Amino acid sequence: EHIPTLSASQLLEKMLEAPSRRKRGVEDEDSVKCSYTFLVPEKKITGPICASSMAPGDDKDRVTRLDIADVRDVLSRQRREIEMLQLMVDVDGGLVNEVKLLRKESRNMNSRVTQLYTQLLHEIIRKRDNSLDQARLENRILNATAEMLRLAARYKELEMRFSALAAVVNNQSVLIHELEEQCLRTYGRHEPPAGPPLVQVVPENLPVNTFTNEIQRDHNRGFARGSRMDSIPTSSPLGPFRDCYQALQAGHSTSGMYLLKADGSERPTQAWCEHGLDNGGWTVIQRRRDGSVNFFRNWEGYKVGFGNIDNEYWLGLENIYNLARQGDYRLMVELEDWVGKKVYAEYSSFRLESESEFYRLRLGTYQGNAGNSLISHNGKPFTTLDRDKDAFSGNCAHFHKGGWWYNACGQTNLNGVWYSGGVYRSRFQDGIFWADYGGGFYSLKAVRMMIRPID
Ligand SMILES: [Ca+2]
Repeated sequence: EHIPTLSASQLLEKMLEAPSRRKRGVEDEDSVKCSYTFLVPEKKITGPICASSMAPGDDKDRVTRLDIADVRDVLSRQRREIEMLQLMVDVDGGLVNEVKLLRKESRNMNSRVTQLYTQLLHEIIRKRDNSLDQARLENRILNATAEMLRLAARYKELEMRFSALAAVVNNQSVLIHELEEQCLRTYGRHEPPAGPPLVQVVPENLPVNTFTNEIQRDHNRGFARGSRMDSIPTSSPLGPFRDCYQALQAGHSTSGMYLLKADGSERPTQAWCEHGLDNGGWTVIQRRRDGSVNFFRNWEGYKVGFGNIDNEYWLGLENIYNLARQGDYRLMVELEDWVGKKVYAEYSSFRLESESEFYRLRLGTYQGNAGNSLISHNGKPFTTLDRDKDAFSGNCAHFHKGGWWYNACGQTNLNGVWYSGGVYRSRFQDGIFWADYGGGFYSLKAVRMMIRPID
């Protein structure tokens, strides 16, 4: 038997033809003698193809290599599918896990959100409480401010009423005294006089706006410092000069302590020279400014002087007498009230008589803006607590608490008690007063008496 050599394509053609041939073979069973088995190698067939020579009937139940290959093919396909399914199962499992994780995470997120919401709620409540507190506090501040303003207004009102009352007191003191005298006259009692007549002059305007009173300061305090009148100077002030005018002419134009020795005086004394006022050359004979020195003293004290040259002092009647008889002198009285306003009373001439005439005061004509209160003391002798030379039945120095050229008793006393604040309350007019400037119950803050030769 000859088996023809065929190419792969030819073989395929024959395979496709095979069913029809087989059909023919069924129709004509006897005419078909042989069957064909084709092997289709995957590779290109180069050599001869062998075919079995056995009868087709015997071969029916035989498993051919082709079948095995088919089965293998199917198996491998199924295996691949299984692998793929396995892969899909694996992937699905991962997804399930992932979904589980996500669910868990979502639950966590939910609880976290709830927590945050609660927190936020608390925060909002707290903020609202805070703002309520703040509003309450603001309200209280506003109330306090309003109360403060109300009190300030009330205080102002009271101050005004007090100042009005103080002015009334000043007037009424005079009136009461008059009535007291009238009573005494009416009922004819002959008791010791209650006090000197009070000053009648009540100025139209009080020079202050404060009306507080203070007790006079400790009188001995002033002696603890400063230079004493009688002590020999240790800081060697310039001098001695006849007076401050001579010191100025010698070229010393700075205000301060100088050593003076008037013609006819036995020994030099210290004094304050004022060179800053009205061309300078003024010898200060009396100065008050803080109540640090006690002016309620006896004759001897007023004769020799007392106090501190750089503060409050009285130069001494004997010194003043000796200074003023060296030539023609004029007097300047400087007054300062409690609002710092200064006024002046100037007298064209000034001198004292000797001790045997009790240092009688001799004044010229007045000019200035303080009023001529001192003129009522012109020609009067000096009176102290222990030497009564005044025109009053009692001792004016006792009622006015200082030595002065009293009349009975007069319109001014610059050697009285230094009261703080201006208007003072006292039975007698014992402050540092100048009736034409402030009245008898207004105590001046600072005063100075100064002399200078007439140009
Ligand atoms: Ca008398």
